[in-house]
Amino acid sequence: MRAKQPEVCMVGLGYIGLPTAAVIARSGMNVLGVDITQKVVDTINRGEIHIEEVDLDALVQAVVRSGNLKASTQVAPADVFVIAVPTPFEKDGHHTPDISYVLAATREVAKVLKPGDTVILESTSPVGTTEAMRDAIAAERPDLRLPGIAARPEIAIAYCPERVLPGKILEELIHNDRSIGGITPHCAEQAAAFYQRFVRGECVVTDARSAEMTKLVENAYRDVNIAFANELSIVADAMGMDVWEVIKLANRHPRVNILQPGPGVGGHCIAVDPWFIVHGAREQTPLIQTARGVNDGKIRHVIAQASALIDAAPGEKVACLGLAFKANIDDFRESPARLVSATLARKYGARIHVVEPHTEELPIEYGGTGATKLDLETALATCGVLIVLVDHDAFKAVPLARRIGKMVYDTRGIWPDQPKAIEAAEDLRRSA
Ligand code: SAJ
Repeated sequence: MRAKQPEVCMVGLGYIGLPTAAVIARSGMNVLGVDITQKVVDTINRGEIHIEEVDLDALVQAVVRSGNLKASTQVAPADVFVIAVPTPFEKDGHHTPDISYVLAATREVAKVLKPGDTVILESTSPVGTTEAMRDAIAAERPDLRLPGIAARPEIAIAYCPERVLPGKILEELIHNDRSIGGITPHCAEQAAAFYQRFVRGECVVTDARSAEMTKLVENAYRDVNIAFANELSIVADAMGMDVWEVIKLANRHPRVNILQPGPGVGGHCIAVDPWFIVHGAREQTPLIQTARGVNDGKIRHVIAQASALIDAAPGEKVACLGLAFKANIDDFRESPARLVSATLARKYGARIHVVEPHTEELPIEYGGTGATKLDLETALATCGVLIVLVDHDAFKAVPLARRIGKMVYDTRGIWPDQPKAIEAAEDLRRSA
C-alpha cells in the first residue's frame, strides 16, 4: 500500500513559492499556500496568478480547480512546511541580510507544529539561518524536542535552496538537482524524502550550513564570471577592440568559457547574494567584493558611453532598447537597462524613447522627464541613435538593412554585423 501523501503548507507565494506550491500540488499532495497579502491569496483562489512565468497560469488554474492548491493568509497544521519568503538587505547601507521575514514565518509555523513534522527553508539566506529558525521554534515551543539541541528530536528542520532560472522555473523545479542540508542527517533524509516525491533531479543530502553556503556560492560564482566579461568589455572599449570577437575566439579553447558582457548585472539574486557571503567574511572576500564593484561600475560605463554617442549626434532621436533585467522576460526589478535609460531620460528628456515589448507603460521614474515609449517599428523608422540594453529576441531579429546609417551602441553584442558606433561617432565628429 502506498504511504499517505503528506499535507504541505507553503509559506510565501512569490516567484519561487507559487510555482513550487503548484508543482507539489500537481504531484498529488494537498498544498495550503500562505501569503500575507490578501489580494495574492484571492487571485490564486480564483485560479489566477499575480506573477509572470512561462506556463504557470495553466498549472495554477488546474491545481486550484482540482482542489490540490488552496491559498490563505493563515498558516494551518500540515506535515511539511516550506518557507519561501524574501530575504532583502537591511536599510543600513551595508548590504546586511535581513532575515526577519524568515523568522516571522517560522514563528507562525511554530505555533501549529506537532511531533513528526518537517520544516524546510528555501529562501536564499546567510549561513546560520536554518539554526536561527530552529532557535526561533525553540523559543515559541519549549514543549518540542528540536534537532541539534535535544535527544530524539521530534521535528526535522532543513535548508533546501531553490536554484531555478526565471523563465524556466517549472522545468528546472523538476529537473535540477537539489542540495538538501539538515540540522542533523536525519533532518536531511526527511526533507529529501519529501522532495523526491516531485523532483526528478538528484536530491543530494548535506548539512544545513553547507547547503546555505552552496546557494550563495552558485550566484557569487556567476557574478564573478560576469564581472570578468564586463571588465574585458571596458578594456576593449578603451583599446578600440571588439570584445565579442575576442570572447568568441577565446571560448574555442577547450578550458575557457567566458560569459557575456552586458550593461551590468540585474535581478534579485546574482547582484544580491554575493553580499551575503561578504557579510559573514568581509576580510576574506576581496574578489567577490571587487566583482560586485566591476558589475555596478559597468552600469556607469554604459551611461558614459551612451552619453558620448548621444552628444555626438545632436538633434537625433534616441531609442533605448529594453527595460528588463534579461532577455525575453517582463521583470524590470533591479534592471541595469532600466537604470541606464532612466538616467539618460533625466539627462536628455524628450530625445529619449524607450522600446520594451513586455510592457504597456514606462515605470514611474520616467514621469516628468519627457521620455516616451515607442514600439520597435516606429523607433527604427524615426530614431537615429539605437542603444541596445536587453537581448530580447525581437531586437535580435532586426536585420542590418533596418540599422544601416544609425548610430548604434550595442551593450549585449546582438548585432555583430553592425558597423562600430563609437568609431562612427568619432568619424562624425572629425568630419564636422
Ligand atoms: N548576465 C550577463 N552575462 C551573462 C549572463 C547573465 O550580463 O553571461 C546578466 C543578465 O543579463 C542578468 C543577470 O546577469 O542581468 C542575471 O541573469 P541570469 O540569467 O544569469 O540569472 P538569474 O538572476 O535570472 O537567476 C540566477 C540563477 N543562478 C545561476 O545561474 C547561478 C538561477 O539558477 C538562480 O535560481 C537564481 O539566480 C536565484 O534565484 O538565485
